[in-house]
Amino acid sequence: MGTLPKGQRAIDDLPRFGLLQFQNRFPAQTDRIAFEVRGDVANPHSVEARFLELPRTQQVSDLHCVTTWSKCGLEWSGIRFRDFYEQLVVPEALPEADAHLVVFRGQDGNRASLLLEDLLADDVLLADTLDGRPLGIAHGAPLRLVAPGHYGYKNIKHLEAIEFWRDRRNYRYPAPSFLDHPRARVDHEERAVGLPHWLMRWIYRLIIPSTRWVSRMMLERHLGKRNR
Ligand SMILES: Nc1nc2c(c(=O)[nH]1)N[C@H]1C(S)=C(S)[C@@H](COP(=O)(O)O)O[C@H]1N2
Ligand SMILES: [Mo]
Repeated sequence: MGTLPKGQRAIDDLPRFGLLQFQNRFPAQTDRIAFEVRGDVANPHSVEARFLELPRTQQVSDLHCVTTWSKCGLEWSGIRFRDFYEQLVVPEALPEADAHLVVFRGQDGNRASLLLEDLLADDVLLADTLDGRPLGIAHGAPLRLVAPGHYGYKNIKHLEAIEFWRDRRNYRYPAPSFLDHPRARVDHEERAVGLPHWLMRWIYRLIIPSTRWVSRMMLERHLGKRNR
């Protein structure tokens, strides 16, 4: 057993989780991978079949939610972000040389940004399976970002667009911006901008049970409706 990053506590299950305003929103399209590549690029376009021709990889990694829960030992498979960037984005989308800010958008409206240099790490994946099965609605179907070195809220599910920008003009985090650390590195405990992490840990721990519950109830209601 490895030790957890500072302030994190292991849990046994992987809950469906996130900002409350997205827990009652669901992806419209989950049966095939299709997303847009755009931003400060010469050739914005949608990516489908060619994405699945990229080399596949798998890894076991931990998911660290900024609210302090961690789920260890998740087995993901998909395409390494670096391979996607070097083999598809650079030659086909033709990003501007200084487009270093990458924005991920989910079909539920959630979004997050990361620095390109952080995304080129070995363990950053665009994943389409979890524990050997295609991603379900709870955990990001049909495709999600897996960036284990960055808090969970950067690991956007249900991807519908990946954007490469020169600056932050076209991006707004869906919650107060001090909750969105530009890097959110787990091993630097970059939980928030301008507030001490002991305070953030304490506040966040209070909201875990209710968020888990709401997120699960909303999904059950959604699935129930669909089957009727
Ligand atoms: N599209 C989308 N991506 C999202 C979220 C969300 O609500 N919608 N929640 C984020 C948060 S806060 C966390 S901790 C992880 C949780 O992943 P899980 O729901 O698969 O456990 O997804 C992240 N990615
Ligand atoms: Mo999270």
